[in-house]
Amino acid sequence: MLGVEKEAKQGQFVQSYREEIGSSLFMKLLRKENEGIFNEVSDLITEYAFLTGAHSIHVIDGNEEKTITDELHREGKLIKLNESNFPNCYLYRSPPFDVARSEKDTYICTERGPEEVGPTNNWMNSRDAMKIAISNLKGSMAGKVLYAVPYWLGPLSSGFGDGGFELTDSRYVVLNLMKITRVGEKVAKSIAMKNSYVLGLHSTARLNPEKRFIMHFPDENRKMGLVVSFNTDYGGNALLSKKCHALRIASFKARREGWLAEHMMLIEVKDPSGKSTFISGAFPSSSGKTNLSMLKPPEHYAKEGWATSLISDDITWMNNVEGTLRGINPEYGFFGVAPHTSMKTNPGAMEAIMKNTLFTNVGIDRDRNPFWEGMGPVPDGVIDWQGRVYDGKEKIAHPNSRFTTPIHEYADLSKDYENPMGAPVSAFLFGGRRSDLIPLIMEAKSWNEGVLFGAMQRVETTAAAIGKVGELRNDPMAMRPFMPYNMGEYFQHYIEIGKILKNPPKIYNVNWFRKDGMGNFIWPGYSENMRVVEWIVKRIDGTITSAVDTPMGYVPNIDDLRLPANVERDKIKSILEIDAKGFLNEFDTIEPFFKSFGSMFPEELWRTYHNVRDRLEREL
Ligand code: SAT
Ligand code: MN
Repeated sequence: MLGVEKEAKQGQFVQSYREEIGSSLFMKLLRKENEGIFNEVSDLITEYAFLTGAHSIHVIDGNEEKTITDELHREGKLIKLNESNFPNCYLYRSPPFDVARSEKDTYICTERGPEEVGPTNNWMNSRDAMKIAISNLKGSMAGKVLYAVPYWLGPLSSGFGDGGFELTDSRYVVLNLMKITRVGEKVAKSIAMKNSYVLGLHSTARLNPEKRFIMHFPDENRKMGLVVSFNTDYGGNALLSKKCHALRIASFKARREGWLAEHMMLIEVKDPSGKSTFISGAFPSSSGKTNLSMLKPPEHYAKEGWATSLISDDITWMNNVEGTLRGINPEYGFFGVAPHTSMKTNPGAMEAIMKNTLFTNVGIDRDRNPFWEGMGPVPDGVIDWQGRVYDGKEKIAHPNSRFTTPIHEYADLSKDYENPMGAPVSAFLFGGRRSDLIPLIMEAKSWNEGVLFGAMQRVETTAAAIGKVGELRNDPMAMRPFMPYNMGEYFQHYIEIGKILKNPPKIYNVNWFRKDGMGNFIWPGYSENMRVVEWIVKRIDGTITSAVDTPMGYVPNIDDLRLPANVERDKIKSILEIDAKGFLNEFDTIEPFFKSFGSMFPEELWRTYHNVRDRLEREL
């Protein structure tokens, strides 16, 4: 694959590489279950080790977390946090120039041409890309151990799951993967049964931001996909199972195979009768997806018998099973944004991250408890994310600082979290940060009008990616950074999915972020979002049949929303209204974006666009 197979077979370390690979429990199991995959993977690891000049190879069996953590701690690369308050928790500080996903360095590499990936992606010819990769990777691991991490995305043995191998020199990456995916021996059978896997090649190289690349090769590795990433060691750039595999490579497969790989949370909501409704929601990174997935009903709701539990906080894969979409969480842990996570905004997360958590780029107080903005009063002598005594001027925690926490630390996991068939999804929410125009909630009148809601998402950018924060940009279905092929074809794929479903989810647009003239949020958000969720559940089960019919969609009769005590009814009324003129402007603004996909933009979606637009015009 890397063009060095022949030399790799004769290289000086090859014999010992082979022995190291063969000694792994995972590899022994894989060999027993599927000799073909065993041979192929052994060759690939050897080839990569040869190319990078790695000193030795370690295939992760699944029991290495403590050894690697202790090693990094001894070397001063991990700081142990207060053991009484935060048992088995550590802090890692990344270089200040490597703190977020880097979209400008992210490429889709194919043989055909840029049209294939459309105007929202960077494209590179796959042969040119491979040359750049090889010249950067060559010798980049001299004197280092190459770790091969076998991982499985989804419940073990689920027919909807997918396997992968990430080969990396970063022990920080290994520790993260061990928390956010299922790894090691226990995944051998699943990978063997699937008889395929995605390959991720990562190298920290020199961490040179000028030569940072995150390259996706959807046509490589028996068309299962290859990802190559180097000169970075942070988040979505380096944890290749996450955005690179579970969203980008998976999206190619999902289109081919007729399913959806979405940047969505998935939550189970139980009503007082005990009936469950599963609701998924797409929101851009750092826009409250994790908070919503961990939504706790306010006290009086809990008393009535409402309960919530989590399936997914970030990514949901959905397959059509007899006309119903069923969702699984491909991941096994959280890589969540720390700042503004607090007992008020997300008590469930606060409890989960108090054990077995790896923090990155947060601050610490004198007692080595983690600290970030939004937690409360700043303790004296707090140390910022770069290890300096806090000077009151800059941030204590980096705005994209993170917690990496195993999923089972979260108390309210849905019993369907491990269901190999997934859970039946009844609603999609689309949303993002929008201080104006977009109402608190509106319900699409049809699947295709819901697809239009998703396609029209324009939201404010956040610190999850390098670049300016707070700028409005088009982010359809919160997938702009993760949609690896032409976005127009993605819209078509969505429309086709709607056609094959007998029970398509209802689609909603939500916006918790409307501001008043003083710049204050109008809706209290967080656990109060339960009130909106209740309306959605009742729309789905038919308890609430009447709603306000607007040109954009249905919005709640204000009396059907149980309002929190501390809000002004008139203000809430104002965020349930549809501003036809404002929406017409929005349609004008979005049109060039849609046109940028040329003939790839679905005819059917243009028709939907014009229908809704006509309804708005008639309203004026
Ligand atoms: O890609 S990351 O996981 O680093 C950040 C995000 O987009 O959620
Ligand atoms: Mn995300």
